[in-house]
Amino acid sequence: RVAMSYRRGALIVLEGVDRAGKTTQCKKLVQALQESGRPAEMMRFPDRTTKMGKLISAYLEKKSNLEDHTVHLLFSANRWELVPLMRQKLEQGVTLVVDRYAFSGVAFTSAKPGFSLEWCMSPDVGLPKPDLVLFLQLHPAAAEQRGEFGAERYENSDFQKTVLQRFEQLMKDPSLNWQVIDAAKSIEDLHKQIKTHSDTAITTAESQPIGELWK
Ligand code: ADP
Ligand code: FDM
Repeated sequence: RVAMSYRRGALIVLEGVDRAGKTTQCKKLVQALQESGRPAEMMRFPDRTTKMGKLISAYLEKKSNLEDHTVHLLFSANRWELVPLMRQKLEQGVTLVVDRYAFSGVAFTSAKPGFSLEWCMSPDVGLPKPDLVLFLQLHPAAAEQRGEFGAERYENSDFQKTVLQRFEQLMKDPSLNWQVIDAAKSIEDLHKQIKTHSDTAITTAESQPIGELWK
């Protein structure tokens, strides 16, 4: 147990509005870490490949309708089902770079009428706590210039503006290592900044146990 928690990998999460560049940066970060000799793997939530992920995917594609509380709990269950694998990887020394996590879960559901931040957070309490949460901050007008919204659920600008407000509330939590990045910069500039934050987080995480989110 002691030997395993020593030199564990770091849990690094990228969050941000639609088209901020999360997927682009996750891929570049994993590649750069691997090239510098650090084991690293990418994950994304929702993970649409599991049984629960398939239900979520059909909902996002508007092929099915689900009750709002139900779908919130499915997104959370989709994280919990991957926790044993995440812990195993982290303890083996693999750094996990994750495209969206519980923060998206809370921000999106609490943007719907009648959902408090607290209710939305509760099913994710106790998940592996990220060592670093990078928030790619991009003005909605700048995001629009990167392409049209797709046809999936939640892809409209009024809803996304409320989502951004909920993210801003979550970022006030000082128990998490939030780093806000100006996502209007070039892909290379962003990557350098993200790599620097990640190297620091990886070094810090090596000598610390995996934390519990919102606990
Ligand atoms: P997200 O995963 O946050 O939705 P993506 O990484 O898929 O964002 O990027 C969305 C679009 O914006 C893609 O077409 C991508 O090539 C482009 N893009 C990503 N990063 C930048 C950047 N820094 N500057 C300009 N365009 C970008
Ligand atoms: N989303 C994502 C949620 O509503 N809850 C969650 O817990 C998570 C992880 O699903 F609209 C939303 C956010 C986004 C959609 O889209 C997933 P991408 O393009 O696969 O990231």
